[in-house]
Amino acid sequence: MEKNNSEIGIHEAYCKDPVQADKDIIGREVDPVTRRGFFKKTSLMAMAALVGSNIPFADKMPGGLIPAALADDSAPFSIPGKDGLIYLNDRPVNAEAPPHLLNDEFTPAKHFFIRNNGAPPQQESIDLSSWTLEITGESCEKPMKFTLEELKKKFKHYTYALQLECGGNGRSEYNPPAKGNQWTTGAIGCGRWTGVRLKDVLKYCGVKKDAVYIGYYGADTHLSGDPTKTTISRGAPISKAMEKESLIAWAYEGEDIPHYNGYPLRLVMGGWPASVSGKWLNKIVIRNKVHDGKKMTGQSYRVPCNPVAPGTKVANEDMCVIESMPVKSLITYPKSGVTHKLSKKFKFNGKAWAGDRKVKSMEVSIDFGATWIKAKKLKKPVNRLAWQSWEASVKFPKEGYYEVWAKATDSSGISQPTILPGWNPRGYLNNACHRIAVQVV
Ligand SMILES: Nc1nc2c(c(=O)[nH]1)N[C@H]1C(S)=C(S)[C@@H](COP(=O)(O)O)O[C@H]1N2
Ligand SMILES: [Mo]
Repeated sequence: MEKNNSEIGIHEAYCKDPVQADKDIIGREVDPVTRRGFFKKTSLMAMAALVGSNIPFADKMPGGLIPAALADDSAPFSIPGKDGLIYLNDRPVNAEAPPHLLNDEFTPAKHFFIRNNGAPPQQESIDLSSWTLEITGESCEKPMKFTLEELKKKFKHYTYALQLECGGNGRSEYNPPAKGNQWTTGAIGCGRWTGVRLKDVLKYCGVKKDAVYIGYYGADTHLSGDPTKTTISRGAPISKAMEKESLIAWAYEGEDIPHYNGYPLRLVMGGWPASVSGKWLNKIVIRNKVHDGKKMTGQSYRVPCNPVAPGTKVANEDMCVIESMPVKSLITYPKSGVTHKLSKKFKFNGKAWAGDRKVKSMEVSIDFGATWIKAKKLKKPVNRLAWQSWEASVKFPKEGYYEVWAKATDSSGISQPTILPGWNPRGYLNNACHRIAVQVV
C-alpha cells in the first residue's frame, strides 16, 4: 500500500503488517514483532513504546514473549459504530466502504466513509451547550455567534438526502500514481442530513454585495499538535452556498452525526467534493474573494485547467478548483467474484450520481464495453443531489469468466469513461466504470 509516511499510525506500524515494522511512530528503531514473539529481546524503551507505557517487571519477561497488549491480533483497528469499513489509515483516520455495503438506498451511518485530515476534537471535550458557530468574514454585515440551541430555534429545519464523495475517490487507479489516500471506490455515501439552510443563516447575518465565497473552519486539530495550524479550511462560491440543499447539519439518518463524520455540526454541500463539507463546524467566513484557507490553494483539490499528459508537473496557476463532481456509478449487489448459474438471469443493482446534475440513463456491459444494454430500472433521486438506485439483468451466452460493467450518463449527455478519465497530478475525479467479476457455470 502506497502512503505518505507521516500518515502511518501506530496501529498500522504494528498490527497490520507487523513483520515489516521497524520504527515506532516517532521514528525510533524497534525490533519487529511477529505472531510468535519478538525476534530478539527488544530494548526496554522500544517495548514500552509498543505497549504505550512503562513495564515495571520487564526484566522478568521471557525473551520472545508478546506482551498481551499486542497479542490480540484478531482485533484489527476499527472505530466503534463503523462496521465493515476498510481502513486506509488510522492517523488521520481514513476508511472507505466496500461496494456491497453501499447497497441501501440511504447509507447507514455505520457504513459512511471517513476522511480526516487531522485529529477530530476529543469526543468527551464536546459540550453541546457551549458549542458555537460563528458567522463572520469581510463580506458579512453583522458577524454573529450561535449556540446549537439558537441555530435550531431561529431557523427552519430541512432534511435532504445528499451524496458526499471525496474528490480523491478512485485515486488508486491512476498511473503514474498520485500521493494521498489510495481510495478505491468507497469514499462515497448518501443519506438524509437534517439541519438548517446555510443560506438562511448567512442572510440573517447579512451578505454584503461583494461576497463571492464562503469558507469553513472546524474544531479538529493538526496532527502535529500545533494549535496554530489548521488542518483544512475549504469553501464554495456563494451561489453554491445559497442553494436550498446546502445545509448546516446536526443529524444524519435521524441520529446525531457520528463523531468521525463531524459531530455535533457540519456543512453538507451535496454533489461537490466532500472536502467542502466542513466537519466539527465552528466558523463560517463570508469572503469577498475566493476563500484562501488551507487546501484551497496550490495543488489541493485542484485539477489542471487544461488536460495534461500523465506525469506532467502542473504549475499552481494552471490548476483549477474542483466544483461539481462528475457522473459515476457503483454495482452494489452482488459482490465481485460471485458464481452464477448459466441457466438463470443475472440480476444486479447499484447506485449512480452526477454531482450537481441528475443521472439520465444507466447501461451495463458483459463484454468489456463492446456492447451496452440499458438498465431496466433507474429511479429518480429522492431530491436534488441524492444518488439514484438502478437495477439491471443480463443473460450470459455461455459458461466462463465475465466482467459486468456499469456506466451512467448524466442529464447533459456526459458518460463515465470505461477505463480512466484524464490523469491529474493529485489523482482526483476518477469516475471510471465500476466492474465486478462473475464466474458463470
Ligand atoms: N473539519 C474538517 N472537515 C472536513 C475534513 C477534515 O479533515 N476536517 N475532511 C474533508 C474531506 S477531504 C472529506 S472527503 C469529507 C469527508 O467526510 P466524512 O469523513 O464524513 O466522510 O470531509 C471534509 N470535511
Ligand atoms: Mo476528501
